[in-house]
Amino acid sequence: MNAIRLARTVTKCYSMRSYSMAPCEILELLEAGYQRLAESDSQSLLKKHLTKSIFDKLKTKVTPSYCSTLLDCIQSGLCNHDSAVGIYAPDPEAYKTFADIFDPIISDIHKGFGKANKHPASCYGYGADFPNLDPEQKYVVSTRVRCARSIQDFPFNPCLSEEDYRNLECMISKVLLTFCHEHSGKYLPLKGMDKEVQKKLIDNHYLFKEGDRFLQAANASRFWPTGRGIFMNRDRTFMVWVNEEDHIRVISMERGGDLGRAYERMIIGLESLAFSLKFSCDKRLGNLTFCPSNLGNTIRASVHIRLPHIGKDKAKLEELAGKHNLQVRGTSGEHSEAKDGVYDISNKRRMGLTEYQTIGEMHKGISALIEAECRESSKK
Ligand code: ADP
Ligand code: DAR
Repeated sequence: MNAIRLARTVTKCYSMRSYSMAPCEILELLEAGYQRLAESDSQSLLKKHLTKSIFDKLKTKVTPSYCSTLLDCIQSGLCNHDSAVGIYAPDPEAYKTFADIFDPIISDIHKGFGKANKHPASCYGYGADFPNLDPEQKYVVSTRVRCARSIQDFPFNPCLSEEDYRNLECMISKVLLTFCHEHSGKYLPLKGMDKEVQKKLIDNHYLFKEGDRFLQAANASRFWPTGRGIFMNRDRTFMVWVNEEDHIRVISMERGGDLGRAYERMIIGLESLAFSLKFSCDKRLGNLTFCPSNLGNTIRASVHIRLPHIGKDKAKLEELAGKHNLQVRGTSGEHSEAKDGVYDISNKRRMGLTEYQTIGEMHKGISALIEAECRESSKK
């Protein structure tokens, strides 16, 4: 069954939900999907950790408030065997109801963050502690720092109604339009946006892409583009995405390598939102997000960087980056290739360390890559 048909089946079931255990049509879809995954050559964390005994233990469970099933969590990974992770949380309770599969995957993504670990309280520190990564502007094209937040008492994409999307968009954009000074700007709903404008914003890496098949299969694109949009300041250095993968993505961008300035601008924007909105947090997991890869402090700090010598062999670059807890993506972000030798390199870890420690780890790692590039280029 293809992803869209599967998602529609689940949606149909969802709209009539009032059950205390997964109905038989969901169990049939789960058994068939699990069988196909088991027979596939998938390298996803879902396949790695969803043993038959865990599958049998979880397949009939539903979350208390939204009746989310195991299928709601794993249908993206069942339809996309090339998933890296393969699982999402349809609502905040899913992390507890389906902890037997979420916990080992969380521990795998976030380098040993186990059941006994607790994410630390927020500590942002000062952006000024992080000097420009590349003051001579030889390698770093641009720097971006983003984090995610979910609004308390709302579920995640698969359980949101069309009215929920509208209400979230209204609530969040209302607060954003009160921002002043450097953070003041405009909210642009995706609904009705001129296609040329939309394409330009995506090509300039300001706006999220459309048609992510992993999100579609996870039932995260229903009622699209209702409730989705982007807030941008005048200088296009501060953006907020509304209802893409998460309810909120707070984004700060800089040309060049001034990580501290980008980080400082993101903190101010995030704190301004926190003043008016209540976020969904868990005592152990930190800030809750749709995908387990973004839990904790939810920060991804990245550079668009050219490394002509050590970047020649992507596999070697990924190996070196991995030693510094860094992740390598293509020029257009996740699931893309590098164009014109520009890589997106960012921190990997977001759980078990504070915001300040995450930015510090990224700053140290990128500095080490630049030093390695300098050493290689001086050998030539
Ligand atoms: P995220 O989960 O952080 O949003 P994506 O990989 O989907 O990650 O990236 C979203 C967008 O941000 C993409 O268009 C990507 O090219 C852009 N981006 C990421 N890092 C940078 C950067 N340092 N400079 C400019 N654009 C960036
Ligand atoms: N594409 C999905 C999610 C991976 C993590 N990235 C997110 N959440 N944007 C996968 O399982 O590969």
